[in-house]
Amino acid sequence: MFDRRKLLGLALGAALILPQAAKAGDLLDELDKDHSGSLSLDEVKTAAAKIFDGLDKDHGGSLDRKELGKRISDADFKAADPDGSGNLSKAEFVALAEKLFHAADAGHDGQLSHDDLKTPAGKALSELLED
Ligand SMILES: [Ca+2]
Ligand SMILES: [Ca+2]
Ligand SMILES: [Ca+2]
Repeated sequence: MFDRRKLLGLALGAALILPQAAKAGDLLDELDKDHSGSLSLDEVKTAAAKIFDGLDKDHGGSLDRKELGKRISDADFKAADPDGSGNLSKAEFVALAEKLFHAADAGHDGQLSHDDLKTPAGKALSELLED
Protein backbone atom coordinates (compact mmCIF):
# COMPACT_ATOMS: atom_id res chain seq x y z
CA MET A 1 0.00 0.00 0.00
CA PHE A 2 1.08 3.55 -0.68
CA ASP A 3 1.82 5.78 2.19
CA ARG A 4 -0.27 8.82 1.37
CA ARG A 5 1.88 11.10 3.45
CA LYS A 6 4.98 10.01 1.62
CA LEU A 7 3.25 10.62 -1.72
CA LEU A 8 2.19 14.07 -0.63
CA GLY A 9 5.76 14.78 0.40
CA LEU A 10 7.04 13.70 -3.00
CA ALA A 11 4.49 15.89 -4.77
CA LEU A 12 5.48 18.87 -2.65
CA GLY A 13 9.13 18.18 -3.30
CA ALA A 14 8.55 18.10 -7.04
CA ALA A 15 6.59 21.34 -6.86
CA LEU A 16 9.52 22.97 -5.11
CA ILE A 17 12.09 21.67 -7.58
CA LEU A 18 10.22 22.36 -10.82
CA PRO A 19 10.25 26.18 -10.77
CA GLN A 20 14.01 26.03 -10.26
CA ALA A 21 14.46 23.68 -13.19
CA ALA A 22 12.37 25.99 -15.36
CA LYS A 23 14.61 28.90 -14.42
CA ALA A 24 17.81 27.01 -15.17
CA GLY A 25 17.93 28.57 -18.64
CA ASP A 26 18.62 31.98 -17.18
CA LEU A 27 22.28 32.84 -17.46
CA LEU A 28 22.24 34.93 -14.32
CA ASP A 29 21.02 32.20 -11.98
CA GLU A 30 23.39 29.73 -13.56
CA LEU A 31 26.55 31.80 -13.28
CA ASP A 32 25.89 33.85 -10.16
CA LYS A 33 28.30 31.89 -8.00
CA ASP A 34 28.25 34.30 -5.07
CA HIS A 35 24.44 34.61 -5.23
CA SER A 36 24.61 38.38 -5.34
CA GLY A 37 21.69 38.50 -7.77
CA SER A 38 23.88 39.90 -10.54
CA LEU A 39 26.87 38.87 -12.62
CA SER A 40 30.28 40.38 -12.07
CA LEU A 41 32.87 40.50 -14.83
CA ASP A 42 34.83 37.83 -12.98
CA GLU A 43 31.87 35.48 -12.97
CA VAL A 44 31.37 36.02 -16.70
CA LYS A 45 35.06 35.55 -17.55
CA THR A 46 35.30 32.39 -15.46
CA ALA A 47 32.23 31.02 -17.22
CA ALA A 48 33.61 31.98 -20.64
CA ALA A 49 36.87 30.15 -19.96
CA LYS A 50 34.94 27.06 -18.86
CA ILE A 51 32.69 27.11 -21.92
CA PHE A 52 35.72 27.51 -24.16
CA ASP A 53 37.42 24.45 -22.66
CA GLY A 54 34.21 22.46 -23.01
CA LEU A 55 33.84 23.36 -26.70
CA ASP A 56 37.48 22.88 -27.61
CA LYS A 57 37.13 19.14 -28.10
CA ASP A 58 40.46 18.63 -29.82
CA HIS A 59 42.21 20.79 -27.19
CA GLY A 60 43.83 22.74 -29.99
CA GLY A 61 43.50 25.93 -27.98
CA SER A 62 41.18 27.56 -30.50
CA LEU A 63 37.61 27.37 -31.73
CA ASP A 64 36.65 27.63 -35.38
CA ARG A 65 33.39 28.97 -36.73
CA LYS A 66 31.83 25.51 -36.78
CA GLU A 67 32.72 24.70 -33.19
CA LEU A 68 31.03 27.91 -32.08
CA GLY A 69 27.92 27.24 -34.16
CA LYS A 70 24.95 29.40 -33.28
CA ARG A 71 26.53 30.77 -30.12
CA ILE A 72 27.91 33.69 -32.02
CA SER A 73 26.82 35.86 -34.94
CA ASP A 74 29.05 36.18 -38.00
CA ALA A 75 29.61 39.85 -37.22
CA ASP A 76 30.66 39.13 -33.64
CA PHE A 77 32.91 36.31 -34.81
CA LYS A 78 34.69 38.59 -37.25
CA ALA A 79 35.06 41.34 -34.66
CA ALA A 80 36.37 38.84 -32.11
CA ASP A 81 39.01 37.52 -34.50
CA PRO A 82 41.21 40.55 -35.12
CA ASP A 83 44.09 38.46 -36.43
CA GLY A 84 41.75 36.98 -39.05
CA SER A 85 42.92 33.44 -38.33
CA GLY A 86 39.39 32.05 -38.68
CA ASN A 87 39.74 30.75 -35.13
CA LEU A 88 39.10 32.24 -31.75
CA SER A 89 41.82 31.67 -29.21
CA LYS A 90 40.81 31.44 -25.57
CA ALA A 91 41.96 35.02 -25.04
CA GLU A 92 39.87 36.22 -28.00
CA PHE A 93 36.84 34.28 -26.75
CA VAL A 94 37.10 35.66 -23.21
CA ALA A 95 37.70 39.16 -24.62
CA LEU A 96 34.46 38.85 -26.61
CA ALA A 97 32.56 37.88 -23.46
CA GLU A 98 34.11 40.87 -21.72
CA LYS A 99 33.13 43.21 -24.55
CA LEU A 100 29.53 41.98 -24.49
CA PHE A 101 29.53 42.32 -20.70
CA HIS A 102 30.43 46.00 -20.90
CA ALA A 103 27.99 46.60 -23.77
CA ALA A 104 25.16 45.02 -21.76
CA ASP A 105 26.00 46.75 -18.49
CA ALA A 106 23.52 49.59 -18.50
CA GLY A 107 24.41 52.15 -15.85
CA HIS A 108 27.98 50.84 -15.87
CA ASP A 109 27.76 49.54 -12.31
CA GLY A 110 30.04 46.63 -13.17
CA GLN A 111 27.25 44.11 -12.65
CA LEU A 112 24.80 42.49 -15.02
CA SER A 113 21.23 42.40 -13.76
CA HIS A 114 18.32 40.46 -15.27
CA ASP A 115 17.42 43.63 -17.20
CA ASP A 116 20.98 44.05 -18.50
CA LEU A 117 20.78 40.50 -19.87
CA LYS A 118 17.66 41.41 -21.86
CA THR A 119 19.56 43.99 -23.93
CA PRO A 120 20.84 42.88 -27.36
CA ALA A 121 24.38 42.55 -25.99
CA GLY A 122 23.05 40.70 -22.95
CA LYS A 123 21.23 38.25 -25.19
CA ALA A 124 24.32 37.75 -27.31
CA LEU A 125 26.29 37.04 -24.13
CA SER A 126 23.64 34.57 -22.96
CA GLU A 127 23.87 32.70 -26.24
CA LEU A 128 27.64 32.71 -26.13
CA LEU A 129 27.77 31.21 -22.66
CA GLU A 130 24.83 28.84 -22.89
CA ASP A 131 25.48 25.40 -21.47
CA1 LIG B 1 27.34 37.56 -8.62
CA1 LIG C 1 42.11 34.33 -34.03
CA1 LIG D 1 24.49 46.78 -14.71
